[in-house]
Amino acid sequence: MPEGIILKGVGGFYSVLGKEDGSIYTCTVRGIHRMQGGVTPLVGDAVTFNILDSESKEGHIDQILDRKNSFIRPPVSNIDRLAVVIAVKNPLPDLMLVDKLIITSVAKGIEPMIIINKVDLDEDLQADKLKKIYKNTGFTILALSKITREGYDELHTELSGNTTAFAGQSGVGKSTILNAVLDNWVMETGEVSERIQRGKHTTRHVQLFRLNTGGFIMDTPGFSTFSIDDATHETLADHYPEFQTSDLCKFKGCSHINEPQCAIKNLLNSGIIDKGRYDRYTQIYKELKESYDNRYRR
Ligand SMILES: Nc1nc2c(ncn2[C@@H]2O[C@H](COP(=O)(O)OP(=O)(O)OP(=O)(O)O)[C@@H](O)[C@H]2O)c(=O)[nH]1
Ligand SMILES: [Mg+2]
Ligand SMILES: [Zn+2]
Repeated sequence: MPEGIILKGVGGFYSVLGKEDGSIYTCTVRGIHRMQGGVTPLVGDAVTFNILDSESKEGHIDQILDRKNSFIRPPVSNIDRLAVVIAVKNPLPDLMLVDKLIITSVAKGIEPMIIINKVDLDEDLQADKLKKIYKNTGFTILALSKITREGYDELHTELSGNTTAFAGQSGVGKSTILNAVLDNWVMETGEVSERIQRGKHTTRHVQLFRLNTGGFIMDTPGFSTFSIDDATHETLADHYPEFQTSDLCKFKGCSHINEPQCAIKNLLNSGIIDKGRYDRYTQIYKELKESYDNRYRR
């Protein structure tokens, strides 16, 4: 049976890129819910499918193959990198959302990268401030502008050979970035001739595109609310690379908030941990603890 990858799914129809012939098949999934315990197919899923009509390229998804990983938000699977996109302004960066996306990514063993977009609009060294906040995470941070083209060559190098999902607030420029990348490094064959909607269009569906240099990129709809499912208050600090130290906190199970002789507080005081990152950590800690404490309530 042929194998393929789901490029997009709209209204119960899935576009599946056939592995063998490189054609795109429009597939339905009738029955799969019963077969695989109600698993909903995600963009990025590797599947086996039946070809129902090889002329009109219609098919039927048979099975979703084991996922390397999956996200609820954005709803994607099998990614290698998560590109967390923010803009210097229009809209102003929501760093709480950035931190939550990073935590989730790290928890899934996926290396995030941070993209600071619209640097052509930067008037008060906002990009430098943002870079500084995340510097000690060690993650790749790219500053990008579609106007000046700054950062695009570096971005392309980062994308090649990987499957990268772009995530972040609405309006930060995810679709614009993907369009720019596809314009330069577009597949020759049909699948990416279909363009992402431009300009003022808000993306409504997740879509996967193939790069001619190897790898895929995923456009996703913007969002602003996000809840962490992959970490508990107890494991939260493990998902902050710059919090890692061989020093020990005095108290076992230290929350790094109110306890004395805390190794993380020392990192904060010595400037290794950014104050805003730490403050958001305490807020997320409290949110996670609260939902843990209320786990048996409705
Ligand atoms: N000045 C400037 N504007 C940009 C840049 N990149 C994107 N924009 C503009 O920002 C607006 C939003 O861009 P989109 O690409 O639609 O944003 P998005 O993140 O895909 O938004 P959603 O699909 O709603 O999640 C558009 O008007 C773009 O032209 C940039 O580098 N500089
Ligand atoms: Mg978009
Ligand atoms: Zn501590």
